[in-house]
Amino acid sequence: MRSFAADEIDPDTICAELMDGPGAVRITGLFNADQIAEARRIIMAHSDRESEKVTHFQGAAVDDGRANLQRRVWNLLAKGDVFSDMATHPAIMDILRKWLGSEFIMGSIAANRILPGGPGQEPHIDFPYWDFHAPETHPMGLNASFPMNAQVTIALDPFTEASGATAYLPGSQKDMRYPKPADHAAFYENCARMTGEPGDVVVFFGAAWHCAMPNHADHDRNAVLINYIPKFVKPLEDMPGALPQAFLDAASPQMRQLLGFDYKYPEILDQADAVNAEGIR
Ligand SMILES: O=C(O)CCC(=O)C(=O)O
Repeated sequence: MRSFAADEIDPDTICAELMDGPGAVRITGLFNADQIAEARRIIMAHSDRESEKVTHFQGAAVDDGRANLQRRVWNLLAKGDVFSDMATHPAIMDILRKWLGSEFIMGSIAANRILPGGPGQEPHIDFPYWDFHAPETHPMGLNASFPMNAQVTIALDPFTEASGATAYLPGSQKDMRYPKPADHAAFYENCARMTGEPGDVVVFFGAAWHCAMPNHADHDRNAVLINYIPKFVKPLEDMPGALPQAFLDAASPQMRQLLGFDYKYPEILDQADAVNAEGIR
């Protein structure tokens, strides 16, 4: 995986890595130590209180009782301003304008905390592709010719092989299919790891096979996971529905875009002003 410092970011090069290269890039230097500490403190506090909120893609964990060592904190925008700053970071927005079109939105912003002993996940692909194990529920011919997803992982703890840094199979995004159980052995044999320091960011095409790995370290492994999608894809989290009205009223233009406020469909066109309605001019 190629690494880019904050002042070396070139959206064209990064998008080529996501589409035709390994499918992932690392970016360093976007967030400072105070932001990372603040995000980590909030996530630890919420996931201590809400330990029953386990994550998805548990793999073996549901069977062996260790599911609670892997915890999800949803709806992060409501839990601290630092998460809005992360989601709207100008460098990330710049890359995603190129990757998903200038009016992209956010599908979800959540945290994944894996406690020591946590078992990791099964290899998968991400929303909106994540139930593609039932391909008949998707349009025929769905392929990776254009992206309908970008994943941004912000490490809040050392992401090492021992602590369960995300594993991914370089190039697998080009296949656009859900990894079957029969693919798991080859996945684990050939995967690379999204290792990094706290504050490092990985941007990847969520069609690449990937998963959180078991945490064998003696510390928690926290990450902020942000899902971005084109404007026409229905988001995973109903963020406007879950956020306080005061947050929505104060939202910046960037945040309004991410929350989907700039995209007006579905609309009752019978009641729309036909002259101003886009698309029927
Ligand atoms: O936390 C990780 O390392 C990956 C999480 C992930 O892929 C997911 O929850 O969809």
